[in-house]
Amino acid sequence: MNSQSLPFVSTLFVLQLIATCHAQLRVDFYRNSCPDVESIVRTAVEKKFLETFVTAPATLRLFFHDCFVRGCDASVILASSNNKAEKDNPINLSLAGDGFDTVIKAKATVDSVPGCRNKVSCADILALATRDVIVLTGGPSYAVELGRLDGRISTKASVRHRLPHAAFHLDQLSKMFASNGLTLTDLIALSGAHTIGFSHCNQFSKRVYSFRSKNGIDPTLNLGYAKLLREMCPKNVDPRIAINMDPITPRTFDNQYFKNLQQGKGLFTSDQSLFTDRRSRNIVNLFASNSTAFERSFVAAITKLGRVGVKTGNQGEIRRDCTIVN
Ligand code: HEM
Ligand SMILES: *[C@@H]1O[C@H](CO)[C@@H](O)[C@H](O)[C@H]1NC(C)=O
Ligand SMILES: CC(=O)N[C@H]1CO[C@H](CO)[C@@H](O)[C@@H]1O
Repeated sequence: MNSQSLPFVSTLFVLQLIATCHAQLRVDFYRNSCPDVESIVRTAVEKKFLETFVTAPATLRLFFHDCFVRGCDASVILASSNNKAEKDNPINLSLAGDGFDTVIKAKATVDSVPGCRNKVSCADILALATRDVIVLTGGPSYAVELGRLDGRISTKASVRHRLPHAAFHLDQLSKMFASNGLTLTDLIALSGAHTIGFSHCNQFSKRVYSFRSKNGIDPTLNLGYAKLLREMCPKNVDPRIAINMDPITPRTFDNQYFKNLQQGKGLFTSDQSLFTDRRSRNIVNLFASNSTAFERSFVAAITKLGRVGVKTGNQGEIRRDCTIVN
């Protein structure tokens, strides 16, 4: 290792410490206070999922946004009277209400069990519900670490520069994930979450209409797919229209996302750049060819994601109502 790379390595190391050491999470955290919390949450999430499929992608994405902004502390769920909370940031326009609703309903179910009332944090319920929707859509199951407290602060401003944009390239993505203690492999595995769910047309319309190229289409995009995207998203499309992010198996949590990237069928620049960039292509190829490798890396990565900025002790509370601080 040369001396130039040292500062970089040590910064990463410190970030890793911040991301992991604060967490005093345990799988059996509620063993005494609410021993059946896992099955109680699962029952509520299954019920909601049967009502609408959107429950799954909406909850999964909500967890990601919660963890990247002020840590996994359910701050994203806090409402404000003056529209200045995290959820009021424009980037949230797309956070489907069903994710919020899933947590609120699961919390109500937990609180309806006498011994569990006000014992389980909203942040933990979101973490459990996230695992449950991954399983419900065919993804891997895993043990969820618990013991997060709910935060008391949620501001629109704190979202700035903390969430990735669809137009980001690998360097911007890696930097943002590294600042949360997540590696390149974690970034690639977690991006596999785009194997389910929807996107609004404006997130990628530049890639199919106004790219700086002869035909206006991003050359890293599969031409046939680009034409299909134009059909589904005509120029003056209703901004509420959303399309499947995985055109092949949109409702299954599988490794199809990575096979799509190999064919130029990554919907966002951030997706496709994982294959275009030679630094990440090998891992995309691995995940495309070996679903076990993808699932293992995804579980490791989402477990790390769940440790980001976790609040303990007097840094937080167990919210009675997930949308309001106590
Ligand atoms: C790598 C950087 C990422 C970028 C740039 C990104 C960006 C986006 C965008 C633009 C959308 C569409 C929003 C819309 O128009 O409705 C979306 C949807 C989604 N994202 Fe990501 N995302 C990233 C990583 C992640 C991660 C790490 C997860 C979870 C582990 C995730 C889960 C989802 C899900 C499940 C949806 C579908 C939401 C729904 O159908 O309601 N994303 N993402
Ligand atoms: C797929 O990945 C798993 C987990 O890393 C590994 O144990 C297995 O040998 C791989 N399978 C193939 C066919 O390479
Ligand atoms: C689900 C939710 O609360 N979404 C909000 C995201 O932000 C917009 C404003 O930018 C609100 O209108 C949405 O209600």
